Amino acid sequence: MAEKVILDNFFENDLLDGSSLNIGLAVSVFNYEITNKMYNLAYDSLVEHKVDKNNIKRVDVPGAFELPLICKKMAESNKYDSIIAIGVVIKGDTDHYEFVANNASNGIAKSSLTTGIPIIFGILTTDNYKQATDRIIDAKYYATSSIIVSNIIKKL
Ligand code: INI
Repeated sequence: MAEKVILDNFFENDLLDGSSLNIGLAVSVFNYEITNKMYNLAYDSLVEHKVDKNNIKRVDVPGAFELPLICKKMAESNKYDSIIAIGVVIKGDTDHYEFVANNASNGIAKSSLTTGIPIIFGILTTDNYKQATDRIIDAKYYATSSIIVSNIIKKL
């Protein structure tokens, strides 16, 4: 497995401080065993970066295909500094992998750009289940990214 980037080593403390932030997480229940572990890791990482537990909101959705719309609605609520979309799309599971994965990635980019609220792309797209489980740890990177990007925007 490739070495993971520890974002904390690249950014100043003020950008890593989540104490003033509200973070939303939209979690796909498809491949729940993996996505729930990703949520837990992301949650712990947010709390480690001082995000108040009361300022973390989880919304479950059926699958990755639904993530862009729900993230857009969450962004439009103006309740969140950023949102993390968590999902797992596994190639072996479906012929329409491409549709689900492409809609999720294009849709999330579009939702983020149209609302101006950062939506972190926390969707694993892999060839098989093992590759996805190996990448559960990436959820920490997604959580830290949400804090950094939220704080960058506050400082612009
Ligand atoms: N949803 C996922 O999140 N991951 C998948 O791998 C997946 N597969 O394999 O089909 C998947 N499908 C469901 C999809 O996201 C929607 O929930 C469904 O099509 C209803 O809109």
